[in-house]
Amino acid sequence: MAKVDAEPYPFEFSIEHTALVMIDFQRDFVYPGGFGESLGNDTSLLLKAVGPAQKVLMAAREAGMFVIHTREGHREDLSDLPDAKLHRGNPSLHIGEEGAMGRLLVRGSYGHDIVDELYPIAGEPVVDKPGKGAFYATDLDSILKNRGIRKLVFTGVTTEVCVNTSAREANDRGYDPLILEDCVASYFPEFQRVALEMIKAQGGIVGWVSDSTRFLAALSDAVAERAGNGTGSKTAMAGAAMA
Ligand code: TIU
Repeated sequence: MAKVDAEPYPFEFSIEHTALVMIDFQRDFVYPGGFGESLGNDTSLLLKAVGPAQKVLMAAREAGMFVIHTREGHREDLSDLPDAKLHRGNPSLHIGEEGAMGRLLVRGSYGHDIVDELYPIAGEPVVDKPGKGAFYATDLDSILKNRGIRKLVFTGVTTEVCVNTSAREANDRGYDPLILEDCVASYFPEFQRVALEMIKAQGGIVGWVSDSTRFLAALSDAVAERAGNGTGSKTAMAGAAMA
Protein backbone atom coordinates (compact mmCIF):
# COMPACT_ATOMS: atom_id res chain seq x y z
CA MET A 1 0.00 0.00 0.00
CA ALA A 2 1.28 3.44 -0.94
CA LYS A 3 0.56 6.38 1.35
CA VAL A 4 -0.32 9.92 0.36
CA ASP A 5 0.71 12.56 2.86
CA ALA A 6 -2.75 14.03 3.54
CA GLU A 7 -4.98 15.61 6.15
CA PRO A 8 -6.21 14.56 8.63
CA TYR A 9 -3.86 11.55 8.28
CA PRO A 10 -2.14 9.60 5.49
CA PHE A 11 -4.36 8.17 2.74
CA GLU A 12 -3.43 4.59 1.87
CA PHE A 13 -4.15 3.27 -1.60
CA SER A 14 -3.18 0.73 -4.22
CA ILE A 15 -3.25 1.61 -7.91
CA GLU A 16 -5.53 -1.34 -8.65
CA HIS A 17 -8.34 -0.37 -6.27
CA THR A 18 -8.25 3.39 -6.81
CA ALA A 19 -9.86 5.60 -9.45
CA LEU A 20 -9.04 9.16 -10.45
CA VAL A 21 -12.35 11.01 -10.76
CA MET A 22 -12.36 14.17 -12.89
CA ILE A 23 -15.49 16.13 -12.00
CA ASP A 24 -17.11 18.41 -14.60
CA PHE A 25 -14.02 19.98 -16.19
CA GLN A 26 -16.42 21.36 -18.81
CA ARG A 27 -16.02 24.50 -20.90
CA ASP A 28 -19.42 25.62 -19.54
CA PHE A 29 -17.82 26.07 -16.10
CA VAL A 30 -14.23 27.11 -16.79
CA TYR A 31 -14.58 29.45 -19.78
CA PRO A 32 -16.46 32.72 -20.24
CA GLY A 33 -19.74 32.49 -22.14
CA GLY A 34 -20.96 29.31 -20.46
CA PHE A 35 -23.24 28.27 -17.62
CA GLY A 36 -20.83 29.36 -14.87
CA GLU A 37 -20.61 32.90 -16.20
CA SER A 38 -24.39 33.04 -16.74
CA LEU A 39 -24.71 32.72 -12.95
CA GLY A 40 -22.57 35.84 -12.50
CA ASN A 41 -19.25 34.11 -11.78
CA ASP A 42 -15.68 34.99 -12.76
CA THR A 43 -14.66 31.80 -14.58
CA SER A 44 -10.92 32.64 -14.59
CA LEU A 45 -10.64 31.36 -11.00
CA LEU A 46 -11.43 27.84 -12.19
CA LEU A 47 -8.58 27.71 -14.71
CA LYS A 48 -6.06 27.40 -11.86
CA ALA A 49 -7.02 23.77 -11.34
CA VAL A 50 -6.51 22.68 -14.95
CA GLY A 51 -2.67 22.57 -14.98
CA PRO A 52 -2.25 20.54 -11.75
CA ALA A 53 -5.15 18.25 -12.74
CA GLN A 54 -3.47 17.63 -16.10
CA LYS A 55 -0.26 16.52 -14.36
CA VAL A 56 -2.23 14.13 -12.17
CA LEU A 57 -4.22 12.82 -15.15
CA MET A 58 -1.04 12.13 -17.16
CA ALA A 59 0.59 10.35 -14.22
CA ALA A 60 -2.51 8.25 -13.53
CA ARG A 61 -2.65 7.19 -17.18
CA GLU A 62 1.04 6.34 -17.12
CA ALA A 63 0.57 4.30 -13.93
CA GLY A 64 -2.46 2.45 -15.35
CA MET A 65 -4.82 3.84 -12.71
CA PHE A 66 -8.49 3.82 -13.69
CA VAL A 67 -9.67 7.27 -14.78
CA ILE A 68 -13.27 8.37 -14.99
CA HIS A 69 -14.75 11.72 -16.08
CA THR A 70 -18.10 13.31 -15.32
CA ARG A 71 -20.10 16.02 -17.07
CA GLU A 72 -23.08 17.88 -15.67
CA GLY A 73 -25.81 18.37 -18.25
CA HIS A 74 -29.13 17.46 -19.75
CA ARG A 75 -30.86 15.80 -22.67
CA GLU A 76 -31.52 17.96 -25.72
CA ASP A 77 -35.26 17.99 -24.94
CA LEU A 78 -34.50 18.95 -21.31
CA SER A 79 -36.84 16.18 -20.13
CA ASP A 80 -34.40 15.33 -17.31
CA LEU A 81 -34.14 18.95 -16.13
CA PRO A 82 -36.18 19.62 -13.00
CA ASP A 83 -38.13 22.88 -13.01
CA ALA A 84 -36.47 23.76 -9.73
CA LYS A 85 -33.03 23.67 -11.38
CA LEU A 86 -34.19 25.53 -14.49
CA HIS A 87 -35.73 28.41 -12.57
CA ARG A 88 -33.26 28.71 -9.69
CA GLY A 89 -31.64 32.13 -9.31
CA ASN A 90 -31.59 34.87 -11.87
CA PRO A 91 -29.12 33.74 -14.55
CA SER A 92 -28.41 35.86 -17.63
CA LEU A 93 -29.10 32.70 -19.66
CA HIS A 94 -30.99 29.61 -18.54
CA ILE A 95 -29.97 25.98 -19.04
CA GLY A 96 -30.84 25.02 -22.61
CA GLU A 97 -30.55 28.56 -23.99
CA GLU A 98 -28.05 29.35 -26.72
CA GLY A 99 -24.78 30.79 -25.39
CA ALA A 100 -21.39 31.57 -26.89
CA MET A 101 -20.46 27.85 -26.75
CA GLY A 102 -23.84 26.40 -27.75
CA ARG A 103 -26.84 25.51 -25.57
CA LEU A 104 -25.94 25.80 -21.89
CA LEU A 105 -25.39 22.45 -20.14
CA VAL A 106 -26.96 20.47 -22.98
CA ARG A 107 -25.28 17.22 -24.00
CA GLY A 108 -23.70 17.47 -27.41
CA SER A 109 -23.01 21.19 -27.25
CA TYR A 110 -19.41 22.45 -27.34
CA GLY A 111 -19.69 24.13 -23.96
CA HIS A 112 -20.97 20.98 -22.28
CA ASP A 113 -17.86 19.04 -23.25
CA ILE A 114 -14.57 18.69 -21.39
CA VAL A 115 -11.65 21.12 -21.92
CA ASP A 116 -8.98 20.00 -24.40
CA GLU A 117 -6.22 19.70 -21.77
CA LEU A 118 -8.15 17.06 -19.83
CA TYR A 119 -10.06 15.41 -22.65
CA PRO A 120 -10.89 11.73 -22.02
CA ILE A 121 -9.11 9.04 -24.01
CA ALA A 122 -10.23 5.51 -24.92
CA GLY A 123 -10.83 3.38 -21.84
CA GLU A 124 -11.85 6.32 -19.63
CA PRO A 125 -15.62 6.26 -19.09
CA VAL A 126 -17.49 9.56 -19.22
CA VAL A 127 -20.46 9.71 -16.86
CA ASP A 128 -23.18 12.18 -17.82
CA LYS A 129 -25.03 13.37 -14.74
CA PRO A 130 -28.12 15.56 -14.45
CA GLY A 131 -27.36 16.73 -10.92
CA LYS A 132 -24.50 18.03 -8.83
CA GLY A 133 -23.61 14.64 -7.35
CA ALA A 134 -21.85 12.14 -9.63
CA PHE A 135 -23.78 9.18 -8.17
CA TYR A 136 -27.30 10.58 -8.56
CA ALA A 137 -29.12 9.03 -11.57
CA THR A 138 -25.88 7.64 -13.06
CA ASP A 139 -24.14 4.27 -13.39
CA LEU A 140 -20.97 5.49 -11.66
CA ASP A 141 -21.38 3.23 -8.62
CA SER A 142 -21.78 0.13 -10.84
CA ILE A 143 -18.78 1.05 -12.95
CA LEU A 144 -16.59 1.47 -9.86
CA LYS A 145 -17.89 -1.63 -8.07
CA ASN A 146 -17.46 -3.78 -11.19
CA ARG A 147 -13.76 -2.89 -11.16
CA GLY A 148 -13.28 -3.40 -7.44
CA ILE A 149 -12.57 0.31 -6.85
CA ARG A 150 -12.68 1.38 -3.20
CA LYS A 151 -10.71 4.64 -3.12
CA LEU A 152 -11.45 7.77 -5.13
CA VAL A 153 -9.06 10.62 -5.88
CA PHE A 154 -11.10 13.70 -6.78
CA THR A 155 -10.20 16.63 -9.01
CA GLY A 156 -12.63 19.01 -10.69
CA VAL A 157 -14.98 21.94 -10.41
CA THR A 158 -16.47 23.40 -8.41
CA THR A 159 -15.04 22.48 -5.04
CA GLU A 160 -18.07 23.26 -2.90
CA VAL A 161 -20.76 22.20 -5.39
CA CYS A 162 -20.16 19.15 -7.60
CA VAL A 163 -16.87 17.94 -6.07
CA ASN A 164 -18.16 18.23 -2.50
CA THR A 165 -21.54 16.67 -3.29
CA SER A 166 -19.86 13.78 -5.13
CA ALA A 167 -17.33 13.17 -2.35
CA ARG A 168 -20.16 13.03 0.19
CA GLU A 169 -22.15 10.63 -1.98
CA ALA A 170 -19.01 8.48 -2.38
CA ASN A 171 -18.37 8.48 1.36
CA ASP A 172 -21.91 7.29 2.12
CA ARG A 173 -21.47 4.48 -0.41
CA GLY A 174 -18.38 3.18 1.37
CA TYR A 175 -15.61 4.68 -0.75
CA ASP A 176 -12.65 6.57 0.70
CA PRO A 177 -12.50 9.99 -1.01
CA LEU A 178 -9.29 12.03 -1.31
CA ILE A 179 -9.54 15.57 -2.69
CA LEU A 180 -6.47 17.21 -4.25
CA GLU A 181 -6.78 20.85 -3.26
CA ASP A 182 -4.83 22.43 -6.13
CA CYS A 183 -6.78 20.29 -8.65
CA VAL A 184 -10.17 21.59 -7.54
CA ALA A 185 -11.41 25.17 -7.83
CA SER A 186 -14.27 27.43 -6.83
CA TYR A 187 -15.61 30.77 -8.05
CA PHE A 188 -15.34 31.84 -4.37
CA PRO A 189 -11.91 31.69 -2.64
CA GLU A 190 -13.62 31.51 0.74
CA PHE A 191 -15.72 28.52 -0.32
CA GLN A 192 -12.61 26.79 -1.70
CA ARG A 193 -11.07 26.99 1.76
CA VAL A 194 -14.08 26.04 3.85
CA ALA A 195 -15.27 23.28 1.51
CA LEU A 196 -11.92 21.54 2.00
CA GLU A 197 -11.98 22.18 5.76
CA MET A 198 -15.39 20.49 5.95
CA ILE A 199 -14.12 17.35 4.23
CA LYS A 200 -11.21 16.72 6.58
CA ALA A 201 -12.63 18.01 9.90
CA GLN A 202 -13.69 15.67 12.70
CA GLY A 203 -11.02 13.10 11.85
CA GLY A 204 -11.94 13.02 8.16
CA ILE A 205 -15.72 12.97 8.50
CA VAL A 206 -16.12 12.99 4.70
CA GLY A 207 -12.59 12.13 3.55
CA TRP A 208 -9.02 13.31 3.07
CA VAL A 209 -7.37 16.39 1.54
CA SER A 210 -3.94 16.52 -0.09
CA ASP A 211 -2.44 18.15 -3.20
CA SER A 212 -1.01 17.15 -6.56
CA THR A 213 2.62 17.26 -5.43
CA ARG A 214 2.07 14.91 -2.52
CA PHE A 215 -0.21 12.62 -4.53
CA LEU A 216 2.26 12.39 -7.43
CA ALA A 217 5.07 11.44 -5.01
CA ALA A 218 2.92 8.65 -3.55
CA LEU A 219 1.85 7.45 -6.99
CA SER A 220 5.46 7.26 -8.06
CA ASP A 221 6.19 5.16 -4.91
CA ALA A 222 3.27 2.89 -5.78
CA VAL A 223 4.57 2.40 -9.33
CA ALA A 224 8.06 1.59 -8.00
CA GLU A 225 6.65 -0.83 -5.44
CA ARG A 226 4.61 -2.59 -8.11
CA ALA A 227 7.64 -2.79 -10.43
CA GLY A 228 9.63 -4.35 -7.58
CA ASN A 229 6.94 -6.98 -7.07
CA GLY A 230 6.48 -7.43 -10.80
CA THR A 231 10.13 -8.31 -11.42
CA GLY A 232 9.93 -10.76 -8.59
CA SER A 233 12.55 -9.07 -6.43
CA LYS A 234 10.60 -9.62 -3.22
CA THR A 235 9.71 -13.17 -4.23
CA ALA A 236 13.35 -13.82 -5.08
CA MET A 237 14.44 -12.46 -1.69
CA ALA A 238 11.87 -14.59 0.09
CA GLY A 239 13.09 -17.62 -1.87
CA ALA A 240 16.72 -16.86 -0.97
CA ALA A 241 15.81 -16.52 2.70
CA MET A 242 14.09 -19.90 2.67
CA ALA A 243 16.92 -21.66 0.87
N1 TIU B 1 -22.30 26.69 -9.90
C1 TIU B 1 -21.34 25.90 -9.43
O1 TIU B 1 -20.51 26.31 -8.62
N2 TIU B 1 -21.24 24.62 -9.88
C2 TIU B 1 -22.14 23.94 -10.64
O2 TIU B 1 -23.21 24.41 -10.98
N3 TIU B 1 -21.78 22.69 -11.06
C3 TIU B 1 -20.58 22.05 -10.72
O3 TIU B 1 -19.98 22.33 -9.69
N4 TIU B 1 -20.09 21.15 -11.59
